[in-house]
Amino acid sequence: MESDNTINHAYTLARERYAELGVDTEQALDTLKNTSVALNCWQGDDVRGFESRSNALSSGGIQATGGFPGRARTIEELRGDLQKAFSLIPGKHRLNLHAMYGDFGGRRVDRDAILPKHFQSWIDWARQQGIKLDFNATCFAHPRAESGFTLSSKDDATRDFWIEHVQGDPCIHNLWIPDGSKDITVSRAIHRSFLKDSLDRIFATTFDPHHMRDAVEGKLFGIGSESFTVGSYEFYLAYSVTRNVMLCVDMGHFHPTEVVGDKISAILPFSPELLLHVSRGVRWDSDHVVILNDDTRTLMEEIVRGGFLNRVHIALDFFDASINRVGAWVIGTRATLKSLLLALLEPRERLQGLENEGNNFARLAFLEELTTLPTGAVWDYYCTVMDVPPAEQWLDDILRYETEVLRIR
Ligand code: RNT
Ligand code: ZN
Repeated sequence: MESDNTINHAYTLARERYAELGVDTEQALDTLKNTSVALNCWQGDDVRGFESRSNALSSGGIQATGGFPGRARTIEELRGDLQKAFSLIPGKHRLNLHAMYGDFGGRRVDRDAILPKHFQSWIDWARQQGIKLDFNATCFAHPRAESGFTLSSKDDATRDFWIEHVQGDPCIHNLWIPDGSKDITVSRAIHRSFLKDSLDRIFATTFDPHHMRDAVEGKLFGIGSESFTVGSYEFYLAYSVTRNVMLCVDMGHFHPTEVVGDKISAILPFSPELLLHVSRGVRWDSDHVVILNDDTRTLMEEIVRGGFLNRVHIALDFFDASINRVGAWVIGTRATLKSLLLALLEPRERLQGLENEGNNFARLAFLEELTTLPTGAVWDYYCTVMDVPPAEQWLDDILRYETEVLRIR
């Protein structure tokens, strides 16, 4: 196992190597330390929540697959799992809650009756843990979503119900709705104009932006809504720019050949800020556990190169029920942070210099050489400084938690 000495030594060499390229590793680590990622609470229990009705995802076009033991069944179990995950992730991060994760005390509280008090115990817990909270309205896994339409439904009462749910939210939140249909739909225009009206009604109530900011999330398609998605990317891009509401871009919600990182510099000249759902699309699924791959690297490079780090909010969105769920959080968050670190360690000035000279051969050659720089040494050092296990040393901790906690649930 790598000792602290080896880690420090490797870091010293890495720091020198990066300095030769004009990169200050200390400055990169400082920026990394000041960047927080919002962990998605729904990875811990396969997107079920704590309402009294059994609401294993039956609608909504998203699906958690797998039967790994140890899913969190109560608020206490979910909090314990989150504490374990947070303890293995360097830095101070956030927790992203969904409305259906409220503390309803065993009572049946329908979505249009959820109040801030149902989140008081989360607020207390988060304060204790030093974690900030984000929020999402839950417009799926509910009988009133069975038709496939919520805010864009042709039924007035259904639209009113969901408007009440979204509006009643107590704090900062992102809004994704599942509305769409499986097959050829002829009233696309009607549904989209209902959605526009519902959103306008929701956002007519304004909040102090220091306390509350709204985001809207589009999507290409979902399971059971393959032919028509009311809230498509174009719909929300246009909505967000004209209404001054933040756009949420989920990496799993585009055609697989689209480069999501490229969207950052296309959106931010027109919007003050952007919410990201860092995810990994695999064929039909938009929510595999995030890993460090070309997509996450490109995303972070584009954020850092454009100087946009203080205008994007980084949140995670994945759920995998087939592996240790706590470990999945740690893999996804560490991968997100590592891809950010890689981008922060890029010798931007050198690259920009080559580009300005028009030396595109040297730009490509240099970019290629950068892929094998000693980023891992900087990452391991960062983990030890932040008091979390470096490299693969966190695995044993998760496996122990699996034996002692998850497998006896
Ligand atoms: C669904 C959206 C949405 C959800 C969560 C649970 O496709 O990505 O963000 O995953 O709100
Ligand atoms: Zn999402």
